[in-house]
Amino acid sequence: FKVSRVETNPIEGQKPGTSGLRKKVKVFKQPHYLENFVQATFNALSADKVKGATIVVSGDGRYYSKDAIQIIIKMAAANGVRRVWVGQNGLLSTPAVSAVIRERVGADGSKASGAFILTASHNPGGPHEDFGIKYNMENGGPAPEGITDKIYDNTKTIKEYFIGEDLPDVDISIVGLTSFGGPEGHFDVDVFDAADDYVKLMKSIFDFESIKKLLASPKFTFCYDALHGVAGAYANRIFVEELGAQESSLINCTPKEDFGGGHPDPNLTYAKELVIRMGLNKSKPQDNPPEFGAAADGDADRNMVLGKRFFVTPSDSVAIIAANAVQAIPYFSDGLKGVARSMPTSAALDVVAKHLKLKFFEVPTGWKFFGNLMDAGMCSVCGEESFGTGSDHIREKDGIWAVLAWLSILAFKNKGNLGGEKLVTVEDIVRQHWATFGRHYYTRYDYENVDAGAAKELMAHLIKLQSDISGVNKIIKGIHSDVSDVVQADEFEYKDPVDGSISKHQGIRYLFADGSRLVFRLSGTGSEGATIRLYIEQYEKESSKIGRESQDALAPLVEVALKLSKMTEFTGRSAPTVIT
Ligand code: VG1
Ligand code: CO
Repeated sequence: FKVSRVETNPIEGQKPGTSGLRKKVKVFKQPHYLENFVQATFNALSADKVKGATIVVSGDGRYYSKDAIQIIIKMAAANGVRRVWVGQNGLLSTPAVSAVIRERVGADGSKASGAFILTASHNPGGPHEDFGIKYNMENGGPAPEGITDKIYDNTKTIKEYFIGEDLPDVDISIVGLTSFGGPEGHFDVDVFDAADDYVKLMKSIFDFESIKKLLASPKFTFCYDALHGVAGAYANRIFVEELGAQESSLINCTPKEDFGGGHPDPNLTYAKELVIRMGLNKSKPQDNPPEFGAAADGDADRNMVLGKRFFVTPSDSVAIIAANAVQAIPYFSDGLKGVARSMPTSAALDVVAKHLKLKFFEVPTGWKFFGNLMDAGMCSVCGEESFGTGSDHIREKDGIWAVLAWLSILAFKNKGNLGGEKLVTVEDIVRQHWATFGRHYYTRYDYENVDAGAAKELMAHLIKLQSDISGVNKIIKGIHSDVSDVVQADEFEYKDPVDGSISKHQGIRYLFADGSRLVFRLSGTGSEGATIRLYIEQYEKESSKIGRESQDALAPLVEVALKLSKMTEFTGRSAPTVIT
């Protein structure tokens, strides 16, 4: 093939957000849009990560992925990449990409130096919905800010890109190698099974035999909802083929380009079918819901874990996994190196870390911040309130891993009890955890697609208030006299303990004397307008008070947050789009 040099001009707005560049499909389909971003990425990487290198290109299979994969293959060839690895049908979950970068060795001993992941994660897909692209590095994790900033700078000055225009499209539906001759020698496209590497990794982490026994117990019932995302491709292999779950326990497990028209976001609002099955929809009561249910997002890095008629908050989930990992999961049997959570995630993990005398870190939102800690051997288990949980087995959050972690804990707690009277349930495990460590009542209010100007004004208002804490306390007392005092108010700033880099403006915090917190952030993953996230947390140690309904317990703080921020005045919204 020949290398074509195409002249282009900078396109505005190609700044990667919390997790890559996400825009409407029609934006990505504009001439040069994808090409500019891909070339800007190649130009941001050191030459050895491109010339002669192996890169992975795949994603959650959303609409426009197949076209994008062919374009990226041709651009990779023209930029001197030696080979491109593609999951069959262009499918690889985000965690599987991370695993492939870290674990997969080609027939000739080659290893990947990075990956383009094509996903907009939990955002809907289809011709009128979102597409996305992000780059992951050699460690398997998202490009750090140093690189994403460089990519963005490059998009602002780009004049040309390179593409092998005369290369034919590669059939990515068939496993196998296609080889081309180019100006710098051979160029290969290797299509491989999307699940093999990931399944192998999971089997090296968990005790599949004990999980199999749990799933075989007639008392244990299981349900998994992939929301038509890429998780379906793995769920079948792992839960059904490897672990013996019934096929009927998988719902929406056929990956679809438009996620069946749904919103592939595993929470109580969007995972409707699962929520009904688990008996959590009060207007549709169920006779006998499964003991365990879980859902994933489009690219399968998120998870929602449910028990029978019981919701596990993601902040509790990571704390419970950390508390039980060493006994229940073989991979951690030598102990945990440390644990970490994102700033808005509740402090449930902090209490476990203290109790187990573990190193603990609080990082900004977004998985890229955990990677440095893991690479430095400082962190084993980490999580975010946004249904993200994971460990240092890869450098992304991992939805199926989290489910296997919970199944392992259930298997461990029920060892010798599988024939017994009553199983230890998800709810039992969570309540036991609260009784030991106290409970962090937690909720998140999302105001999606708010006017961007209004959102900025609201944030500016909250920052201005912070200069006068006694004034803030006066306002609060006027709203609810029994809410504790604010003792600190700031914008979260993070200094990476490994490389010393500083990330500013990572969320507005109001910290209360009793450990309660209000956090306000603007989302960095939306594709239109602004999304305001409000995180509300309250700690309760009293065992007599840990059994309340979360929304009741938090009602006074919620009222304080809404009035203090003048939410309705600024946004015109009387209620959030989603509550989790
Ligand atoms: C959101 C979540 C964040 C998560 C990110 C990517 O970001 O809050 O915790 O890491 O999505 O998740 P933001 O900036 O919109 O709040 V995924 O599964 O969409 O890659
Ligand atoms: Co995701």
